[in-house]
Amino acid sequence: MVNSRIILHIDLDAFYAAVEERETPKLKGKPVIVGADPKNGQGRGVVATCNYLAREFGVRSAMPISKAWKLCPQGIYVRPNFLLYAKVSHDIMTIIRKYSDKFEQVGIDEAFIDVTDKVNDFEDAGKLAEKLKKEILNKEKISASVGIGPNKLIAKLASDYKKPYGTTVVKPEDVKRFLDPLPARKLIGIGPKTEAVLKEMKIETVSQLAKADAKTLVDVFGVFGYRMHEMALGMDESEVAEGGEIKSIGRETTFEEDVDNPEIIFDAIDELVDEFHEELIASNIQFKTITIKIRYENFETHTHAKTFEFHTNDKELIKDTAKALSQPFLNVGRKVRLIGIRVSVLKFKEKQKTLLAL
Ligand code: DCP
Ligand code: MG
Repeated sequence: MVNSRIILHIDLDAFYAAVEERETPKLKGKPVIVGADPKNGQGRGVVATCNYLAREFGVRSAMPISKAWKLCPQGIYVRPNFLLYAKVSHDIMTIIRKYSDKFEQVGIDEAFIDVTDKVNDFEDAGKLAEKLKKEILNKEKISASVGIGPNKLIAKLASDYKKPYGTTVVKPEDVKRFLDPLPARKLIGIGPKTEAVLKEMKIETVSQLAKADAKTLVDVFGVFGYRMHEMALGMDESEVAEGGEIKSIGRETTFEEDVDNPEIIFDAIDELVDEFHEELIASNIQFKTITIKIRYENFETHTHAKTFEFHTNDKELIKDTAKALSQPFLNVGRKVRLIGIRVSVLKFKEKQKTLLAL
């Protein structure tokens, strides 16, 4: 027995693109880009994801689709089919859940399981991970990568370490060696803005962050500074939420150019809602709360929410509420960089066979 928790983080490889390849075998061996219509290089949307062949050309998630087109004109460009991805995700999560009832799904293609009580040691957990990956590949034809660590933080970083189809085991005694060379931005919550501030403080790697003075970090970043320091030391006590389900569903988009025209923002809201509403229907989810997020050009970010008395999945209601919630933040003399919409306080209804058979 080991004196540590053993947590697995499973993350599917190039998920949307992998589903598209599975459905359309002639895509195999070609660079596949899932996202907005490239319109011969004139398209305005972004890349959702792309397969590993397309990544060799430099294409990445969230990149403008017009840039992807320049980098990889020979790629196959596919519009996303969220309904299908939600179904495949559900089927794969059902497989993962069999390996431990301490299960927490954290995104459409990722989940944690706590297997402390299921295995003898980390080697054993590595074998379990191989078995799980094979089962997902055989049954669902989708490749997954797995990270194993003494907590969720390390497990998540480890699943990203060797992709695709990798298994990375980080034992407690190896945590420091694993973390130290990683760029600080790999840690949850450290985005481009925080990364830039850290860089000014001469902090680029996790090791440098670990050595930084926690008090100074708190002075600069508030309470998150303390969390950042803890993460750099590999500390994370958070539990794998038993029987955990997705707690919210949403989408956000960064405009290619900052906008001040409310009509463009409202159009973006319509588009975002159309996208994730498919996921709500596919998973038979209803919600009570709608939250909008607006980020201005200077990165100042606001959220604003409304909670209903009842559960619903009404698409027009989401659109109207999101627009009403955004209204006070528009026309205030600042351009908007990002808009996001999220629904939460979810209720999961029994799945209908007809939907599952899609
Ligand atoms: N996604 C998206 N827009 C982004 C990032 C992701 O629409 N900016 C979607 C498409 C991805 C899915 O979410 O397939 C899962 O996201 P991941 O970050 O896990 O990316 P992938 O699974 O595509 O690739 P990887 O193999 O790196 O995990
Ligand atoms: Mg993934």
